[in-house]
Amino acid sequence: MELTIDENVLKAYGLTRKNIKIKQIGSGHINSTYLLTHLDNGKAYILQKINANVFQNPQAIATNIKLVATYLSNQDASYLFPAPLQTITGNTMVVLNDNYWRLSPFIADTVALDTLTSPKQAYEAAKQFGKLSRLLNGFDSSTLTPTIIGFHDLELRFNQFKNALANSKQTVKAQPEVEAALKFEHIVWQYNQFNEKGDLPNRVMHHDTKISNVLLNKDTYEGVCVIDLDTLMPGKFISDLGDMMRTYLCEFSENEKDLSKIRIRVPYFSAMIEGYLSEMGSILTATEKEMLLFSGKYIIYMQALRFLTDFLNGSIYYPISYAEQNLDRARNQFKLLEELIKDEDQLQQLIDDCLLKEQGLKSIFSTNRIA
Ligand code: ADP
Ligand code: GN1
Ligand code: MG
Repeated sequence: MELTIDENVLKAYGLTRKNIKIKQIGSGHINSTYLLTHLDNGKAYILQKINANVFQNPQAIATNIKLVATYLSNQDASYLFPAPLQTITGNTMVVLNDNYWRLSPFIADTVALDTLTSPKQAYEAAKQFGKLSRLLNGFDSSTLTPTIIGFHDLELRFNQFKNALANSKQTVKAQPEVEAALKFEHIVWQYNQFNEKGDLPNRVMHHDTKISNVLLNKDTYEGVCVIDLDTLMPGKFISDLGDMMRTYLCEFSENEKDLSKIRIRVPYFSAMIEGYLSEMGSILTATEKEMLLFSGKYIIYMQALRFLTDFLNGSIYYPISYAEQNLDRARNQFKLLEELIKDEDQLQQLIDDCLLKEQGLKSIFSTNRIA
């Protein structure tokens, strides 16, 4: 892996291969991520090669992050926002042979989890993403450039699925999943109905709040900061809360093939909602509050469609370790969606309770009573 990093990339940051240890890390699907450790002073960095097939305008990512970083530092000087470091000539990236590289500070004593093992972790992680949204509430999101056009446009994702279906040679294998995709099409139209109500504002959203994109303290699991800032761009609040539901509520990840293991953990749901609302409860509009549960359906359905579409297209977007992995991932996500809908009444009641509590009572989590 080490060989894929050109010495000139390191040089741009005043580093040299001789005194740097390089290790590839992370379970993300998109970028290539390396941990660099300076052998002389122990300083560590995260070096990433941006996936330029996915992000066709890497400069837009760097500009968005810079604008947001400046705003955040004025809002709260103590807020930890791991924006990329500058090269020795003052650039935010290194461009070499059509590859885009950036270096960020490594945040020590933290973990990025792929699945959660306690409701407290769900509370802490959701609070981190909620805090980012709260601090950016006054930021004019229209000053940011979308880094992937139509990224969370569910109607577009549905149409991409239908196109893939019309052109794929793999449809026979995917028949049950294709039927599930069509069965839940109403989620697309429900979204449009909410949107027509008019108080669903554009906000700066992270758009990739899966659990491996937030760092928690490795010992206490307190929230430290959010990472993976490539999709920080204008959007709707449902993108962030929805992806938290997708990745916090089930004990097993999107890669689990045994569907009997795909279930919603209700205490994690309560903790996640409470963590998120502790930051965003007083900011969300009435329509947004009505959409809290819907956000999970919206994102889980969209992710199921995206995995299924990619399978039908021959797995050209999400890396796979075996041929039908994206079909299995789609199946996993449709099961998760079914489970969320099955528990809908109970979960909505928990949201209502939490909204009421949020208006008056102090959070029980602030007294650390969650194991
Ligand atoms: P991808 O887009 O491929 O998901 P990420 O930016 O999420 O890339 O990084 C992949 C992994 O690298 C993270 O899940 C985390 O384990 C680690 N990581 C990324 N940035 C940092 C950082 N600043 N400090 C510590 N670990 C990091
Ligand atoms: C990708 O980069 P990563 O692995 O954090 C994807 C997300 C999906 C997720 C599914 C830019 O996120 O949208 O929800 O995989 N990111 C992009 O695991 O497509
Ligand atoms: Mg990531």
